[in-house]
Amino acid sequence: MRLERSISAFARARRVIAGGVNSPVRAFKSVGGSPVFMKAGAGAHLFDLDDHEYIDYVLSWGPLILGHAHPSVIKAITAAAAKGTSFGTPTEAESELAELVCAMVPSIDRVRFTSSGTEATMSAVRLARGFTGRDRIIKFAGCYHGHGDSFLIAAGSGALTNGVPNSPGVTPGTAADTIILPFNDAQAVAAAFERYAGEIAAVIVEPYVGNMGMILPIDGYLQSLRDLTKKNDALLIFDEVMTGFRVAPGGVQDREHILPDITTLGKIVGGGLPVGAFGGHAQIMQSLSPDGPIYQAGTLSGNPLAMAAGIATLRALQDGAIYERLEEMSGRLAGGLQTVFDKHGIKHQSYRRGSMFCTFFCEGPVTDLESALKADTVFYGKFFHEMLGRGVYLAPSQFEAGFLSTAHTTQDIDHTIAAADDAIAAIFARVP
Ligand code: KE4
Repeated sequence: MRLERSISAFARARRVIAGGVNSPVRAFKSVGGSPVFMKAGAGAHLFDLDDHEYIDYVLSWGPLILGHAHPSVIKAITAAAAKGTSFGTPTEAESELAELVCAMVPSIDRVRFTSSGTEATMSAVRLARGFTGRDRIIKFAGCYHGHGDSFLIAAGSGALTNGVPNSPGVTPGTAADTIILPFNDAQAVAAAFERYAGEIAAVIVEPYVGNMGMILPIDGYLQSLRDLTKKNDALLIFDEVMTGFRVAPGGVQDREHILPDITTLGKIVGGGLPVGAFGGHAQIMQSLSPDGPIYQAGTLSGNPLAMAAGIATLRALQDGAIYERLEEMSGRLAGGLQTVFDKHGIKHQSYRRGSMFCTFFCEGPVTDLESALKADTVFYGKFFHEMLGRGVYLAPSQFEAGFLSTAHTTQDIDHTIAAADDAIAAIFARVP
């Protein structure tokens, strides 16, 4: 497949942008090859510099549940832009999007907007620490909450020892306050609360994990986290940056009927423009400056264009039939791919909730980071490139989730299934 223009664009980018990308996962490091540069998106499709067209299952890593350049989103952004792009003052658009968020997300009755998911999760942890007066947090190995220092931590030698930095630049002091535990192990959480009684401010979790590939909580796990945090006067933070408005109108907490104390949001809430958010009970949120002492701020937080895109997107999602159709379309895709993988005897384990899904190329079950790391990433890389060559853009990493939009058609789904069948046959035909 000719990718000359993307290859020369990458060379140009590398001369002026660190690593040639503004976010590492875009560089194709885990699947190999040179990253494809896109020039346009329309509906469920992407178009690259070499004029290849792709069915897009990344959707900008989740935000574009309505697809690329949805008319109502573009109209809203254009109308807002004509009135100016930023005022640095309160605007009613912020209240309108906040009202939609409070109406859709069961646990939120006050919200604060940021410009990214990372800002939302960093702020949520600071809020939890300030509200409880405690320093330590619990996070889970393999869960990703953005690039805040408190999250770039690897598990210490033993499950209950202090975390250690897993990126240069994160200090041992910061790492010491983060306890890393295995996902889906409620006993480990109970033990941590016993070991660090009175010291843990919060547990932060991706309630459906999307950053190890997709991994689901085992029955009762989320309720255990809710019970253990309540019992120990710690806060439960659901990081729904990826799952919010994706797996249900109100995210995982809406599907599972479990209410966290703080929820972080991103991606869909901005409709493809930079918006993050964190929210919860008014009693917690009123601790934030200017009403309370916990500082949090942002020049472009609540930006009018971003608010307009978010409002248009969440308004469109008021139509409940959208979630039924997304469920039906992703079921068609999952069923078709399952048939293909079984036909070729591919070891695989697939997970799906609503229009968020993932296939691990290994035997299941995949319940945590340790089991996820058994996936055959070499095969995934081959599959990724074979699909790319057949006009299907999957996440350039085994450890990401895939997404569908309301713009995907049955033709797109059926093309994808046929392409997967052909791609795997081609891989096996090449095996020496
Ligand atoms: P951002 O700062 O990238 O907007 O959000 C960070 C974040 C927080 N929490 C969850 C659950 C997330 O999935 C993310 C970001 N997700 C990645 C995709 N795995 C963004 C892609 C990227 O890093 O470029």
